[in-house]
Amino acid sequence: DAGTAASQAANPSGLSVQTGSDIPDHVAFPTSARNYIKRDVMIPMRDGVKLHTVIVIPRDATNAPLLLTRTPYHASERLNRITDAPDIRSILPQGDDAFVEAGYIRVFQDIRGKYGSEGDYVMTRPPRGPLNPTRTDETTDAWDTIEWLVHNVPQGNGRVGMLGSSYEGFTVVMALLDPHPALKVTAPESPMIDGWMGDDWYHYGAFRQGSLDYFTEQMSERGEGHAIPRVGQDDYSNFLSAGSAEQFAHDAGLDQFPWWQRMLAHPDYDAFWQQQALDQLLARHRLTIPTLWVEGLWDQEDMWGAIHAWQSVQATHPTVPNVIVMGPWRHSQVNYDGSSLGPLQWDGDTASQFRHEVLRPFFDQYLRTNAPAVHLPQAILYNTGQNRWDYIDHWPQVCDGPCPHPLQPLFVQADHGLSTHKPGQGAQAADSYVSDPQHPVPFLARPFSFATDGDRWKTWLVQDQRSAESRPDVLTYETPVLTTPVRVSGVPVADLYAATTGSDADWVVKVIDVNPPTTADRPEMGGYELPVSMDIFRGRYRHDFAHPAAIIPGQVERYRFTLPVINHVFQPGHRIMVQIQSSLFPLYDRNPQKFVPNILQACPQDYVTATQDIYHDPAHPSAVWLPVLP
Ligand code: PG9
Repeated sequence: DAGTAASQAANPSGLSVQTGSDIPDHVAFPTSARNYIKRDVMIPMRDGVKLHTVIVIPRDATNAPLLLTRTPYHASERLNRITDAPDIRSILPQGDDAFVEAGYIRVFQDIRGKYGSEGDYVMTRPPRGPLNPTRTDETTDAWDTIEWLVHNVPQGNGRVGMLGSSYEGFTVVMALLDPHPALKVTAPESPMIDGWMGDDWYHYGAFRQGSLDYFTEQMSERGEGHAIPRVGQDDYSNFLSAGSAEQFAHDAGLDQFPWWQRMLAHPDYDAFWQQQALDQLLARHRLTIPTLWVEGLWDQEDMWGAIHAWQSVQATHPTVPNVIVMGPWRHSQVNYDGSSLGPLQWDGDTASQFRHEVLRPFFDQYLRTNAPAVHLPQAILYNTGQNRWDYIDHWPQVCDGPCPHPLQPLFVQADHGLSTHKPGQGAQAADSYVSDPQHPVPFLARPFSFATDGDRWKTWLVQDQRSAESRPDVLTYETPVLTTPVRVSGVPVADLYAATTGSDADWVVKVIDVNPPTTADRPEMGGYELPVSMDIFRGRYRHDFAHPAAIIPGQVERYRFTLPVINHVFQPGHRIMVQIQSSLFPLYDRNPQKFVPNILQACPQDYVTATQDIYHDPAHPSAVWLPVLP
């Protein structure tokens, strides 16, 4: 009552008084309700450096296979989907579902120098050799880790599989170069294979400016760094006002990072890049491990890696089980829900289908005794026109090289048409546009920020291209409305004959599926211009990626480059469209259009307006060559 409360207030000895901290020195919660055991260990490497590793073991596991991912992205966080949940499935990532259901032991490790691991961090640390004079690399660290795991996890069966996406895919591929005998199977998912040719940092020599945020996130802290602080939400104006990529980076303090200094020193595809290109390294090693290469058909980060590594292994190690899987996914979507991508909807959760019907059976086969053998074809590709998986025993059937069928050209025509017939002699031999570096073509509608617009970044490759079509500095060509389906499967080739008034130029080529103007079931998709394959090519590298050469103004030159894989059907009622332009900004840094030694360091006066001519006469038949199945 009121009287008692008043007497307690007057008499503090009736209260409990805390003089120390309310936070105990050590807190441990009961774990008996959990259906798993969690171990947190430091695993010693051959040079004494210890790597932080977390191991999740199903409580009743015996003789279970181990699944290892080596990550620069915080191993402990991977067990925190729902923090401390009693059920193993709730703590592990969505992408682990198929393995959790089958009782695998899951292992995540912080790579050297990141988060809880000791040692020095080196960006995509190159293999031991000229670029890495130390005793260790991601190959030895994987080897030493597996050696420890097979001797120190008694619930394991002595067999290990590795998988992981992107940077984690890179660490999987590094393990393949000298695999521990207990490593039996791998799945590199969108692995970074060649950072210059077509993965994260460059595409055919054009620099991807969003990388600069990644550099500060990764290298300003051992833990999680932050993106570059910027003025406002529009990176179009942020990068434009900075001038060159280097100026933007300088203003953001990136000069401090040794990795950025190395990038500035190697703008061309010189030995620095060639000696760490993993598809080339795979070709020179003795490979033994069955591998499932995985990537997205609209993989906005590592579009080059998996397919080129798979091709390299096919060519050099024809007896090693080697499968390419491409789903209708953005980067790393294989580990999430794969029911849709932007406005595109698929037949069910394609990522879960892959994990359950392909990935786990493949791993089981090599990691469990008595698991049924699965026969996988060379290629498992989602057919994005007919909405189903294609299992293809021999792929591709159509290609530029030794395939049963040749690519089929779609020549650009004077009337902005596309046709399988070479252009005839016409009044007009070329179409022109003016490429102005002060007004580059936005790759996504403004405003866009690499730092904060993650969702738009993830789906940019499926964005409707009508906004580009309406620009005067984008050329558009299209077929008549199709009356029969056109089935394509393979690697398209862009083949431009072009002249510029500048002495350097970028060429962007997009292959687009144009929807009919009216689509009754989904009205919002009427007329949608869906890019199915596109890339950028830096003209200075037309003869030699290692040695850039100025373009002679006004001279017609040929620019021929492969585009990303398609496995698609252009349906009757649709059209095939090709767009050509000279910038995709701010994703790619601007080509100044005047030849300079290093575009990263171009000066304001180097950026000049140029007139670009795309030729379509009999001697210069610009085309896109498509892998049309007969
Ligand atoms: N695309 C990212 C990356 C890979 C390799 C190097 C740097 C960045 C990633 O998602 O990990």
